[in-house]
Amino acid sequence: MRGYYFITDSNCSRLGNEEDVSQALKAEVEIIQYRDKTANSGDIYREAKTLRAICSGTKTKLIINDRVDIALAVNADGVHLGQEDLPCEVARRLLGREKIIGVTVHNLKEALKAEKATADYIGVSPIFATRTKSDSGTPCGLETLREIRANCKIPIVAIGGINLQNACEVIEAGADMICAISAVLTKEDVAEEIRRFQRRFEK
Ligand code: TZP
Ligand code: MG
Repeated sequence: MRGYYFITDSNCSRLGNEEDVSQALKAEVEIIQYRDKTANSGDIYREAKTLRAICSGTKTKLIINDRVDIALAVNADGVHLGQEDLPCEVARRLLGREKIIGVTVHNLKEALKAEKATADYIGVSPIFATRTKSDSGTPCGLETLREIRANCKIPIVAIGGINLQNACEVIEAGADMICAISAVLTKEDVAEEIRRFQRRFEK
């Protein structure tokens, strides 16, 4: 796992999730996470199914935020869980060894717990202050990211307040992947903006 990690956000989006996902595929991202915090289950299921179809035949993995049931229903490649969602080991039992499970962590203790519970990667969050997720908590900063990097073997996705200006220091601190929602989705050319982030990994 390396590069830009894409997450949908219909609040930040200019052209809607489907178009944003098509742009992310154009930029050949490794992972797309479908995240919707407001729609009902039926609508989430239908949109997840549509996104599954858009991603099929590509190398990009589609991961569903929060919802193991939706991931199973659309045969997604995996799920991303927060600390308040189903425990990782329970999701693993339901999804099996082949599916990808990511877990959001805020400190080393949660990171070690997620690794032990067979998470495939951890999302360290929020690195910096962000207005995109109001309940994301106190920024953990680059020090926590370095500490987690030094003590965990699984890939790290860094999220929260990341932009083209600070992306390099986040990568240097140990992130395998970085996600920047508002910094990408508010731009006119989403694919080109993603490519700018991808290039940060070449330095
Ligand atoms: N989880 C932790 S912070 C965050 C999510 C979904 C939002 C990140 O958005 P931005 O615009 O990249 O700060
Ligand atoms: Mg969650």
